[in-house]
Amino acid sequence: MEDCLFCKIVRGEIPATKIHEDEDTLVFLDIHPAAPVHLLVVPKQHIGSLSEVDASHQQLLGKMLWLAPRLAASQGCTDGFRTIINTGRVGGQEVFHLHLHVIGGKDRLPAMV
Ligand code: DGP
Repeated sequence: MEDCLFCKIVRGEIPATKIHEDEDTLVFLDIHPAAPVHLLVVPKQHIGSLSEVDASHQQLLGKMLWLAPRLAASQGCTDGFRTIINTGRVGGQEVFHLHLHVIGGKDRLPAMV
């Protein structure tokens, strides 16, 4: 997707602080961190949101979740962290390229709705 912000980061056209990269995913720091540790796990292929996944994406989705505790631990979050996928306008999604937030680094994150 030519105009997609996260596609541009994946292609290296916009800078980001990369934490991990493999053939399927790129992980980088959120530009507006909600906590001391705030990573975004992004599939390299463009998928607009979690509402757009199909059966062919099952392995990719599993990988994104599998990565989360490993990435969190690599950032010092050994005592817990939060994962969030905002989906669609109602879900608070602002960037319409699927991404998994991995948030932690505080003694205790605030409760959510
Ligand atoms: P969401 O609301 O789930 O779509 O979250 C989008 C996140 O993307 C938000 O926490 C801020 C982050 N973000 C937006 N623009 C950029 C950018 O240019 N670079 C980086 N690293 N993060 C961005």
